[in-house]
Amino acid sequence: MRPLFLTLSILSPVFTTTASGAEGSQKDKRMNEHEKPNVILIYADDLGYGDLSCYGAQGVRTPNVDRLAAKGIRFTDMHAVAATSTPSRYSLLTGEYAWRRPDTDIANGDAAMIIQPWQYTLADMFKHSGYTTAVFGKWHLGLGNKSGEQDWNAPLAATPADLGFDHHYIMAATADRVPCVFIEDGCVANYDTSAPPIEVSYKQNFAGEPTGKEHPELLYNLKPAPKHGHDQSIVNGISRIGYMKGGGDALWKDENIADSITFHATQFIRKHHSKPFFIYFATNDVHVPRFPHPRFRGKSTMGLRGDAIVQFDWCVGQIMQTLDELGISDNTLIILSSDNGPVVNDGYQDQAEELLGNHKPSGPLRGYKYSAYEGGTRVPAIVCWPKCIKPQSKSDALMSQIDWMASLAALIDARLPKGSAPDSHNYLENLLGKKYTGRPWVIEQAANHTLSVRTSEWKYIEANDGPTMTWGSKVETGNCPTPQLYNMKSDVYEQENVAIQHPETVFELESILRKVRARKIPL
Ligand code: NG6
Ligand code: CA
Repeated sequence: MRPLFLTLSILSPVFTTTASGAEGSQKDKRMNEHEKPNVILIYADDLGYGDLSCYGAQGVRTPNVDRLAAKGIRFTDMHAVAATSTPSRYSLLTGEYAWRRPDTDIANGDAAMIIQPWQYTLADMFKHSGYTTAVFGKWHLGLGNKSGEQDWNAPLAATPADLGFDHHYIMAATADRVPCVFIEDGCVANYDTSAPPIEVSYKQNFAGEPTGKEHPELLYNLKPAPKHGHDQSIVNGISRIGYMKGGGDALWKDENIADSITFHATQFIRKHHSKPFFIYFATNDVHVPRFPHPRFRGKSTMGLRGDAIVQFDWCVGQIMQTLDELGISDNTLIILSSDNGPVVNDGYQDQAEELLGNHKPSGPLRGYKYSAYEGGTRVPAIVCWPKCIKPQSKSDALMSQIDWMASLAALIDARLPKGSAPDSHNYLENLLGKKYTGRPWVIEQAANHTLSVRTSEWKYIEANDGPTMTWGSKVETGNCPTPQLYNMKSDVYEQENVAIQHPETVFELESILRKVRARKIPL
């Protein structure tokens, strides 16, 4: 949907137009360059609904995130589009449900760029509205124009620069997938000319290169969990998914990833703060391999997973402090959220399960990352913009990240080209805490593409034949060969399937799904 022109009244008291103002008068009052807020999207990886202290975390304190929440609005029913990374990120940046497209599932490090340069992205939108744009951290949306055929020793053929980002400093995929190097503006950062060239394969190993499977004695930092993969090439004493060779000094050290992306992001803010900027700050935390810097070790009661959350909180604090130092906090809108729900054991021997204690990564919800249950996609979400949002706000509105593109378009008064962001709708008023009604329904995508429909009252999970547990991760998938219906008001943990008792509701929610699939539903 194309965004409506910004209803400036919602931005009061800063903007004083009335909601009924004709377009002509609204035009006069559109934000000029100096009024446009900076926008920072902080996107954590695998951070669960119950992983922050402002959401009830038990095993870790997150004072910086809590401060952000106290200055703004905290959402209790915000959904990532999918229960895994690549589809959630695809949808976030394009405003299109990933399940409409092939090849949007968890990408390997040698995947070609998934979003096509002709697609209109969130970054394009900001750039065309006069913003300087950048992405830091986890990319996981492919690079180059042909899978498996990138030359990592030369400028890459397709990068975030083709998608509206003026600057990028990114990891190609995830920290557990090769290549373990940062890509900066199209090339491997800190490229080491004295080292052998970088080669990457997801098919076969390179002669003479040790793997975690054959040489566990070389895994001095982290070992993979038994029967869980992650036992191929070894970088920094940790084995990964995929094979790589070369890289020398360009290879990352996992314990420095958070410092490195935070340094680059804060430098960017310092350099570009005199004009509006948009930053997509996508942390590696708290994805596996969890290997935070030594200064965060022991700062939670949960070992490496909890310490990685502390590290994430530190990154948030650094960004907030930089904005404060520059005097631009008031007019910077920060959105903080996660790409999918949490997971405890995701394939390394990091003692996440053993040290969990009474901490509940999904809070009161059932299921984790990968699941069709709520824990898969319902994630923490905080929006802070001191100039416009009332502090200490909380919203229980049903919301989805699919709407962020159209909502942010409304915020900055951007016109989206016809056909772009087709599934995104303007919920700016909800994001800013001016309205609390939310979406009539939200679609959730599980790892195996099972779709669910949520309304404020119900949750419908379509029938499917997948396994009830994911292999390795001990995660309940929520799969069931018959339709499931849960009453979210009385059964938030999705325990009692009441589909048989409420066939009319099942039919109604199935119909929504059918129409959304066929793109035949107005909102
Ligand atoms: C899975 C990995 C898991 C994680 C996930 C992607 C195995 C057994 N599991 O395939 O560790 O990397 O992919 O996570 O290899 S995501 O958050 O980026 O979607
Ligand atoms: Ca993730």
